Amino acid sequence: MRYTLLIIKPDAVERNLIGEIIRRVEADQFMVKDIKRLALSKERAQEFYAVHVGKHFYDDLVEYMSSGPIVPMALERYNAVSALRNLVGATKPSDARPGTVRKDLGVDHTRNSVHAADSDENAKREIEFFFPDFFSDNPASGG
Ligand code: 3AN
Repeated sequence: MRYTLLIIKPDAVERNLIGEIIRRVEADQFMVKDIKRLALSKERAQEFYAVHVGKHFYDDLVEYMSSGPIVPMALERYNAVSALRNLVGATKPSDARPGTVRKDLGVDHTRNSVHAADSDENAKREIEFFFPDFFSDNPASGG
């Protein structure tokens, strides 16, 4: 699939890094197809991270993701999911490669500045979570 979902998390929004993150994304040949700024309720954050229910970090993650505004965006590029995961870097900023978003901008394992979808299936689900009309306005197929 040529679409994926990126979220600029509360720590990065708070530090005025929206533009810096979008600059990196556009420099890596992604097109921003849809974008908004919003605050997630605790219930919506629980729904978004339903796959992590029961993990030791789940409650902190939900609390954090509903603690301030976030900026989700739908991105288009060839091989979108894997290209964005490479740009974003490892979950824990201290493990991420130099030059990745999380290494350069992340604070810690929870406040790691961005979320990137990890599979085509999740990218589709996550894009629809924030942008319900996205796939009726944009074709879903293609690399
Ligand atoms: P990624 O965002 O790299 O796909 P996931 O999906 O395994 O990572 O985890 C979702 C989010 O949960 C991460 N972005 C991170 O903020 C948080 N997280 C994951 N593992 C931990 C952990 N061991 N301690 C604290 N937060 C974590």
